[in-house]
Amino acid sequence: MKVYFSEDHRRHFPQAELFGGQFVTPFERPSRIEYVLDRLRERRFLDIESPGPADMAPIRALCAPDYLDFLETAWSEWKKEGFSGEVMAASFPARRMQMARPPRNIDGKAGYYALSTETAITAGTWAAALSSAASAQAAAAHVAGGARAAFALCRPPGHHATADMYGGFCFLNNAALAAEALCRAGAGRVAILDIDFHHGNGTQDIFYRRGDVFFASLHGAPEEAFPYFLGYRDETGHGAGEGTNANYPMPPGTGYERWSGALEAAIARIRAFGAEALVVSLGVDAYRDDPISFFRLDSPDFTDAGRRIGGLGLPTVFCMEGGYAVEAIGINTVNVLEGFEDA
Ligand code: SS9
Ligand code: ZN
Repeated sequence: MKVYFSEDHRRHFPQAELFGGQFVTPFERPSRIEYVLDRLRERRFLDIESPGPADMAPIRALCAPDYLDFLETAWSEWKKEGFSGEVMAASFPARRMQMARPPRNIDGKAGYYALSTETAITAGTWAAALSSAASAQAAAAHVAGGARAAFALCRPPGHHATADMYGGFCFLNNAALAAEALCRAGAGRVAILDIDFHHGNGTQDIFYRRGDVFFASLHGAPEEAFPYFLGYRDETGHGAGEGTNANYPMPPGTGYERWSGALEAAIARIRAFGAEALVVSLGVDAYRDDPISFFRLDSPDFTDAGRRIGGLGLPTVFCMEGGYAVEAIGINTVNVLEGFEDA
């Protein structure tokens, strides 16, 4: 299968992430991509292409204009304000405060557009986020053109980003852009399957009221896991989208037996929905040794998961999301793709 990937991801590399009350090197770092690329080459996925520039019209259609302006100018405004570090949100419109009015001050704006503090913005973040979106768009165009599947090796990831918020290491929702591109190319019904350890709150939010895009997510239960405030089983969609959202929250220590049961349930729902194309938010942080997650999948489990996803027989766009146990993320990611191709 064809792989799309841009070197521009390197332009996003914050020095610090606030984790457990300390500043640490961000878990979401450029070297993650090297592990995946190395493994792709080792397993003879050699058709690796870099995408052209991002197509801005679909990004503008999906996201709030003021949010895009913020992402583009946050770094320069931060510097203009005299701050010497990276853009980090620290004040949020919490309960009973004003939600509707973005402040003029950049420190206030960061909090207005952020959903969490761990995600810093640097000089190259906007360029990197656009290049990541471009990979998703190129992969979707390739599949819309008749290919069975394509892999967008996106970095930064996207599934936590909403139309107007960044966080959880995400800025632009790559999987949502891919799904929307498949719709625009003529697919009447598209499904998004999110197997990242974390709930895909951004993707859910973007399609929550739409009946033409089904979203299913397998993830750590919100009582225990980031993003904490979404991802419960009773979130089933709204209005035209009622019945087109399916969450499978699971507790700490969940292994493949339980996880694959949820995967089968999600696959059955996607089949029943009558999806004509599929987008997979491919995070591999459900792995047992992932440093920030609590599921127990082994590397061969990812091959089996890929096989089950391939069994749907749908044109499929894979978008890279999370996965932080550095070395193993290459093996686990490529295992999913190989399982899919074997199906
Ligand atoms: C809260 C923990 C934030 C974010 C993890 C995002 C994973 C994206 N301080 N952790 S796949
Ligand atoms: Zn994740």
